[in-house]
Amino acid sequence: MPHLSAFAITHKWPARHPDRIQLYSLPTPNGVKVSIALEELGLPYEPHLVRFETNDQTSPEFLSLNPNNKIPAILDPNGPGGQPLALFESGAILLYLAEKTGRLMPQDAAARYHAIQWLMWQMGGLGPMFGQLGFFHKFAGKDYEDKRPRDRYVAESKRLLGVLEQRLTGRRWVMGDDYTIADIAIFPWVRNLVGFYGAGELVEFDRFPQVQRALAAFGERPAVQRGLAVPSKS
Ligand SMILES: N[C@@H](CCC(=O)N[C@@H](CS)C(=O)NCC(=O)O)C(=O)O
Repeated sequence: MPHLSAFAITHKWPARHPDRIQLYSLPTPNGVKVSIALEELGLPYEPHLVRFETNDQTSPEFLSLNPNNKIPAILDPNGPGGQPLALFESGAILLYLAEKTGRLMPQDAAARYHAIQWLMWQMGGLGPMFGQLGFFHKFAGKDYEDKRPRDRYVAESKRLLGVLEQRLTGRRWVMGDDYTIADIAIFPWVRNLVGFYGAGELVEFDRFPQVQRALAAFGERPAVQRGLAVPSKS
């Protein structure tokens, strides 16, 4: 039985199944990337809810695993060399899970780097830009009189959607026929932009039919539907 008690995070979120991957998360666009990947891979895991309303992400227990105070984070009791591995940053976690299982990632070396390239594109561009657009369109920033910050993120979001549209033209998924961690990173954010943020009209989402088509296919995957609800907020 793996010993996870050395990890302070397990004191606040006890592991009932210490042999399973422990997931610390919330169903946000970054959080669901990991639950969707875990569901796709069929890996046994135990989800723990990190509540923002009680600032769980800044508790000493959470910070002991992720000093960056953001979800998602994992603790795999069976990491490299059979030792526990704690990890944060959704992109790093997706890469880890893909490499651990040899799935959701192209086998060909060049294609593998291209999948990582699109993953980085999401992590460094699409996610942060859409997130800022959400702030200026839906949250506190919407009341700012000066609309220039909002317009800057609208323009950048449209540009990024255009890049994705071009990539998906003639391809089923970002990497072609095979569904990869690049798709799992990208589509929760696109879904959130037009869904929760209600910014579809603002970014003229109807100008991106290939993105719409792939987003619909993403939403139909049973593992996506399950992963979107993890961890349950109840
Ligand atoms: N680059 C990080 C971003 C994670 C992130 O922004 N998480 C947000 C929720 S989507 C969060 O935990 N926010 C809490 C806070 O900032 O206090 C990743 O992809 O894991």
